[in-house]
Amino acid sequence: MITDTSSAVNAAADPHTAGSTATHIVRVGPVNPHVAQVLDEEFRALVLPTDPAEQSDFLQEHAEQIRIAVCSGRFGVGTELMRALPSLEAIVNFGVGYDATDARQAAERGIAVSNTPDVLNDCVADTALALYLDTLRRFTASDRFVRAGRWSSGEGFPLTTRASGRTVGILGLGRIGAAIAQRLEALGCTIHYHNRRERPESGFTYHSSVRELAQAVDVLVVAASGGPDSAGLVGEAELAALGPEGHLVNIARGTVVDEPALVSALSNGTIAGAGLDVYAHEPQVPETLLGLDNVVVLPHVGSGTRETRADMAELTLANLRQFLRDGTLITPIG
Ligand code: 8YV
Repeated sequence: MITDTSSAVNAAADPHTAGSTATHIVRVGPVNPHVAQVLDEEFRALVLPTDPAEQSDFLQEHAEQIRIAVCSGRFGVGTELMRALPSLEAIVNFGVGYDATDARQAAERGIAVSNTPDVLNDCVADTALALYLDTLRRFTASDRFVRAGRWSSGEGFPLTTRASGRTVGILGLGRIGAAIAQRLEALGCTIHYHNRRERPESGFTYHSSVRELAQAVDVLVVAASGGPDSAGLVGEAELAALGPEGHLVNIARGTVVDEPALVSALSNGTIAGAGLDVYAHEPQVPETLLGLDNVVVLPHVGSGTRETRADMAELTLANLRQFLRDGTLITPIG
């Protein structure tokens, strides 16, 4: 859909734009409904068409004027789109992860990028804890067992694995990783980690490689940011190191784990089980995983509560407003 140009120019009374070309904002992909509504009603933002031919016409007409893009962690401003926007000054991203945006090009061109850190730490960490418990104790599998009438017909559910007091490895000890560690400590777990930089202040045991970390723990929890630097950090060798009693939880990005290697490891018993909220090609989940009972599959719901999404929406709009006011962002990416 191409937005009518007559409604696409933002109020020129804005102090940041007064006296210069009026600000053009474009929304890239679907975003949170409240953010989309405010973009439309308050900012008269343009909407980037998804159809390639329409997108090309749209860019021909508007590319020169667009200064701000608002996107989500899923549909960011990728390499080609960013190249096609010569006047872009800021990318306002709904979500803490911005791996769908070409952050390198943005840095090279001095384009400011914001995300929504912190406000989602608790909900994402809660999701990791739920996956951790479900993967080891197989609660959703046992729910399926009851619903299928197997309990009432006299069958007993197989014994599972103790979740308390385990040694757990956190891959990526950032804000979300730390919130996960805090929850696991309440279960009496011992925390090990691998992170780009060592964090001695955490008091947890550091490993200098993912393979060493996987070797040392019962469960590996992936909490590292996505993007080119972390792609495939957990591969065949790391899964083999985790071992046949080992479990994997991923609430970060599907790309951090080599997905075909994970599917094989779960199918052939290289590892015992996995709890996944994220996948390499969302919303596609590898067909093989759907047929395995040792995997819990969630539809990327980590931050998906009304409260947290409202906080993320507020922070997204606050970043946009501040950029329009003084050219700075509240939560620029680090
Ligand atoms: C959201 C997320 O589902 O913040 C992130 O990076 O993965 C989730 O909180 C996603 O950003 C929505 O686009």
